[in-house]
Amino acid sequence: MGTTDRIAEPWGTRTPYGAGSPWPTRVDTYLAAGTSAEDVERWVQTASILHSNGDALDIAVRDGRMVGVRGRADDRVNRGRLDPKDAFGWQANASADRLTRPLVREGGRLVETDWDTAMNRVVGTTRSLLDTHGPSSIGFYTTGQLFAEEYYTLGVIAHGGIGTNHVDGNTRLCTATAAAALKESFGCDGQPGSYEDVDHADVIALFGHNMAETQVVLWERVLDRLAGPNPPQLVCVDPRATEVARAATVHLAPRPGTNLALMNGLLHEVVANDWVDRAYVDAHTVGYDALEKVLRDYPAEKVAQICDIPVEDLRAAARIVGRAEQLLCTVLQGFYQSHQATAAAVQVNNLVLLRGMLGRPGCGVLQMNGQPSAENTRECGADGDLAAFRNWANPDHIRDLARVWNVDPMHIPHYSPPTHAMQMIRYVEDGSIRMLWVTGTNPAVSLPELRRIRAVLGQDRLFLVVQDLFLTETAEFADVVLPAATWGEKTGTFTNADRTVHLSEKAVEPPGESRPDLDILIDFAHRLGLTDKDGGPLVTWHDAESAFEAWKECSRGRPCDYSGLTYAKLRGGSGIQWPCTDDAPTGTDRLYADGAFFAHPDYCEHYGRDLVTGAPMEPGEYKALNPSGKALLRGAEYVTPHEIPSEDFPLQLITGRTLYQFHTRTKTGRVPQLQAAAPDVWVEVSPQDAEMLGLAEGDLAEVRTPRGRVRAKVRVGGIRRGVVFLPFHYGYWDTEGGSGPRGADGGRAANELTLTDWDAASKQPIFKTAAASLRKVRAGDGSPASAPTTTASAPVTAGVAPTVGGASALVTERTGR
Ligand SMILES: Nc1nc2c(c(=O)[nH]1)N[C@H]1C(S)=C(S)[C@@H](COP(=O)(O)OP(=O)(O)OC[C@H]3O[C@@H](n4cnc5c(=O)[nH]c(N)nc54)[C@H](O)[C@@H]3O)O[C@H]1N2
Ligand SMILES: Nc1nc2c(c(=O)[nH]1)N[C@H]1C(S)=C(S)[C@@H](COP(=O)(O)OP(=O)(O)OC[C@H]3O[C@@H](n4cnc5c(=O)[nH]c(N)nc54)[C@H](O)[C@@H]3O)O[C@H]1N2
Ligand SMILES: [Mo]
Repeated sequence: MGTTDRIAEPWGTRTPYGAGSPWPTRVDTYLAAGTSAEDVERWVQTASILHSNGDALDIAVRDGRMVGVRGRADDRVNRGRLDPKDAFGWQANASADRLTRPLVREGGRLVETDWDTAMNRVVGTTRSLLDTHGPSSIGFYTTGQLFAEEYYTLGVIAHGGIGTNHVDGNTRLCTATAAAALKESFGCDGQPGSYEDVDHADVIALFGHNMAETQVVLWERVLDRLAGPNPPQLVCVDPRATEVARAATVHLAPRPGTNLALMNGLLHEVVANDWVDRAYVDAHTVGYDALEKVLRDYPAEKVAQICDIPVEDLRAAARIVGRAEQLLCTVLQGFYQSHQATAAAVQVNNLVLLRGMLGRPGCGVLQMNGQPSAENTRECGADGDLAAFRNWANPDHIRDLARVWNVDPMHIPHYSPPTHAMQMIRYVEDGSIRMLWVTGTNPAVSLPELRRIRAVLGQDRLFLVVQDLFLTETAEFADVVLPAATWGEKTGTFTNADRTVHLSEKAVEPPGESRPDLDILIDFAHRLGLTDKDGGPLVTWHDAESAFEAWKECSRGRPCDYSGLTYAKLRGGSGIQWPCTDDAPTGTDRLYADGAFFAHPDYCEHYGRDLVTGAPMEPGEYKALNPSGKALLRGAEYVTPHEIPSEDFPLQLITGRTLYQFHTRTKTGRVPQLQAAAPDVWVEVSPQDAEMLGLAEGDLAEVRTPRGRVRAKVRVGGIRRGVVFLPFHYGYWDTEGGSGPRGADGGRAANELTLTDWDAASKQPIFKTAAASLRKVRAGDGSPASAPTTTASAPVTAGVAPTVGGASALVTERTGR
């Protein structure tokens, strides 16, 4: 038993282990000052809500309040460990400025009201829009942070009740490319791999994934392998010197936006050196010849030039992945939010398929998720897919869904692909969507090109409903604000990036009159009088568990089959991986272990797209290409990004995260330990660019793109030359300053600068490839930028005080059992 300052040492103490051994337990506990374990009255089971890793934990409750958290030793995902955001983040629930009553706009101002008044406004507007403009005048923009039961209910209301095709999540900004890449390669969404593959792999390759900061506990698993006997080799593809890059055997730091070229180069080497598993490819895939033809054009020398990386490094990386015996690949936003996102992510699937690295321990691909329940948004049909991975272009699937919901098949919109979020914003802009209901997301900070977003959300003709915990930047534009209960205050299930389903139980009462999202949605359905085709209520469930039972039936027989799960089964022990059925009652570790895919034309979720243009394939084309439902090898040509550096904008801007903050900081910004570790925006600049521009650590600089400007203090760090990085966490809301535009120095939200552009196939916005300029505004006062020193933003300048947490950040660690 010991304690660690988990701001200073976010990954805690190492518990080394060797290939094939189980990952040792380390139970992390954090209790509020003045609370001891004996004071805790109840421990209430849940899992992490501030990322997609699904770390299982218990909430400590005393006198009806949360007083701490403890990792769950028995869980397959974390074996007791806590991410610093989870150790400290629960404190945000009790913030004094939580919304406690509904608000409505009166005479231009938001004023408090009762639930009846607020809901009747929402229902009244819905009904009058349905009468005058029809279902397509209503849109729903949800999140990756609610529970499965809530998404399923939302999907039923929107698709089965109102009949609008305009339903998407912020998962469009997050994991749309993961879903798209899985559909392109395997015919269906669904994570092939398992976290246990980390225990076996001899090579782990991370593509645009800063796992050290964004899946802290999964990275601890990797660090523990690296510290043990026969450690794996790591390959890292990232333009910044992340902790992952620092630990890697080979680090490739490509020019942003060139991922597809890089992947084609790696695959070219794999083919040229005959590292292909011919037997696997012949038995289980289609499309090899076409892929091989594309790859011919990407010899290492040419690719090294496009990506501006040393050719010997590219070859070294190819050798490592090409000769691996147990290869695990992970992919995240460095690919998904960058140029040619889906095409590049698909090449990682191709690498795994060409090498026959699927379905065995240590082998596989994790097309990662980001948000805690992004997986459920996709599965439950709240993100522009239909529930349980049904194919909107397959009439049999629509009929089947109509059977489950007892509605007329013609009532479920399937005349065109579901509308994606960026298109919904466009429809709001041009006035065809008149009502937008935003749940659990803060688009006024997280969508690209914020000046435009503010104009779109601020229109008089738009009726905007915002359902949140706080009066966010987005809520400021709302006509009705509905106060929601959150994690710890309501019950539900959610599924992490490796298909592990966890139950999250209610630990404490929500503040004031705030209500669980599920209750608000069911209330809406009843008030609106939504019925099935026999006139009975469309939504037949009344609480979380009955909603879960309904969702289970909807998922039965589909790839994400929950039918073998119950709340009782999820209580007490570890989370369980879907599919979980009568035949697989303890869940399923890896998909496709038997080389059978969900890709049969009658079963698949999608018929595929052209990866470069995004044009959908016809059902007949797909049937001809893949009649027996094998995995698909799909090649794509690299084309240059739309916005490339110019004389006026000579640099490339990328954006992303830091370990200590979550998104737009509505939670982590209200947590003292986390906020203090990364209190304000900074801009990362390479030593070469800093010297050229006369910039030093702590100087105030202005980053410009054609869309706007941001002022931030300079961190001279380990980023690639020619590239600048901004964290996107900082909107104009501030814990210190109150809401409203912040500071005289101009904007600080990274999305003032990003562009309205998206990947052709997944429609995910491109947050990581833009042209920018940088100039000095004024010299610093000697104090450094407020960027953490422990992470990718580590300074190269000597004398910057290290990031520490101190007495309030000590986490207890108990190793062994
Ligand atoms: N601490 C923390 N953890 C989180 C979150 C958080 O906000 N904070 N959010 C969660 C969510 S929703 C998500 S989606 C995940 C995201 O997790 P990640 O994808 O790991 O995080 P990002 O910082 O967005 O981007 C990862 C890396 O992409 C690199 N990159 C930028 N452009 C390119 C490029 O063109 N090519 C390549 N190869 N790399 C590039 C960046 O340098 C960055 O280090 O994190 C989850 N976990
Ligand atoms: N430039 C740039 N922009 C990005 C990214 C990037 O890397 N760079 N990343 C993108 C990605 S991957 C993501 S996921 C998005 C995230 O962007 P957002 O979704 O806008 O970010 P959050 O701050 O997580 O917003 C979630 C909101 O839900 C509220 N909330 C939390 N729990 C609940 C609940 O139980 N019920 C309700 N009703 N509300 C709740 C929170 O208070 C918060 O306001 O940002 C995207 N934008
Ligand atoms: Mo995300």
